[in-house]
Amino acid sequence: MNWKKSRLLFRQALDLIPGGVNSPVRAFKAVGGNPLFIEQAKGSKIYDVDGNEYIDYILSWGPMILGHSHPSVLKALHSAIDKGTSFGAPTPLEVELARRVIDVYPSCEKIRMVNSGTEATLSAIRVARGFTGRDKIVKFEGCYHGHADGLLVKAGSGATTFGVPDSPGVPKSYAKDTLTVPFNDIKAFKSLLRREGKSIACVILEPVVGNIGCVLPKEGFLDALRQETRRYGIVLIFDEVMTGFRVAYGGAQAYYGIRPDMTCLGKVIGGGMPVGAYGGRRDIMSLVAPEGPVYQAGTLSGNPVAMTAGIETLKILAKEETYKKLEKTMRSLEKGLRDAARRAGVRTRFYRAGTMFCTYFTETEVVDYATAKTADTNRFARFFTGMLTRGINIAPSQFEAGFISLSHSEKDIEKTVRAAYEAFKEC
Ligand code: KE4
Repeated sequence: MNWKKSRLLFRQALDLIPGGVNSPVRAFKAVGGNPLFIEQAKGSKIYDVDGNEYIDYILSWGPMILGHSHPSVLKALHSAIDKGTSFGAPTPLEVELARRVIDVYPSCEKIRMVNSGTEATLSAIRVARGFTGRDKIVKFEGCYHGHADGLLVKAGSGATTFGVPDSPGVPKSYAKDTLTVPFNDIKAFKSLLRREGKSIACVILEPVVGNIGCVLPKEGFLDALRQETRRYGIVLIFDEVMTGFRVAYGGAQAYYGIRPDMTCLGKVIGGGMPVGAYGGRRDIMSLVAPEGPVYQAGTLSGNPVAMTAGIETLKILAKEETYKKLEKTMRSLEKGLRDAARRAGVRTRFYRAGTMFCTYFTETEVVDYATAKTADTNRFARFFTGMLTRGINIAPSQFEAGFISLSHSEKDIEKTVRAAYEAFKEC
């Protein structure tokens, strides 16, 4: 493949933008080589500046569930833009998007639009702290909730669960209020709550952990979190920025039948434009300014262009046949990838929840961060390159989820499976 223009652009970008990218994972650091600079995308395909075509399984890290440049979304955006792009005042569109989300996520009795998943989670945590008057929060190792200081925290050394900063620049004082436990470890969770329960404002988690690949909750894990948090008056926050409308139309909370106190959303609800949202029980959300005293604001929050992309996307997701088609495509890809690895003689672990998935290069069952880290990242890097050179664009990290869209055809799946068989053999 010719990547001349991408290489030149990357050299220019490195001089102007930290790491040459506006978000770290895009830099290909985990897999080596030069990131692709993209010219355009349509349906299931993405095209780089050198004119190479790829079947896309990144889909902008989840949002493009309809496929890229969906005709109805683009048509609605063109007419929205002609009316102006941002007014800094309420519009009918944000009422419509709020209604559409609340109708599908009963855990959100009220919802506030923001501009990213990071804003959604940091705001939800602030509201939970305001609601409970408590400072500590609990997260799970490996879960990523955006880059707010208090969330860039990893498990403390040894048995202690007190967090330590996971990035320079995060004050120790922030990290000490963030407690971490291993995902799926309900015993550790219960003993933490026995010790600290009364000082914990909220527990936040990805109900399916997309930020370590695709790690599913064990039978009874989410239910135990629900029971235990209720017992201690702790706000249970489902970060469904990735899983929302992706694991199922109603997200992981519908799929697993658990009702959190608050939910964070993003990605799909923006249809490719910058949108995040947080919502929850009326008694909690009534604390949010200007209704209540907990402050949160945003110049472009709920802007009409982003709302339009979200509304058009949700209109199509609301159609009965949509998730039947997504499930059919996902089943076909899952079967193909599992067979390809087996035929190539490569031992992998494949997991999926709805239409997000991950192939781990390990024989260990992946149930949390520690077991995900047993994956052979060098073999993954070779697999990644084998797929890319065959025109298949997968996430440039073993610890990211893959996604399909409504636009992925049976032909796309067949081409992907053939490429995977060759790439598995090579690595
Ligand atoms: P943003 O601030 O990137 O919109 O959302 C943060 C976020 C919050 N919660 C979950 C569960 C998320 O997956 C994310 C963002 N996901 C990453 C993918 N691993 C976005 C890609 C990137 O960081 O470039």
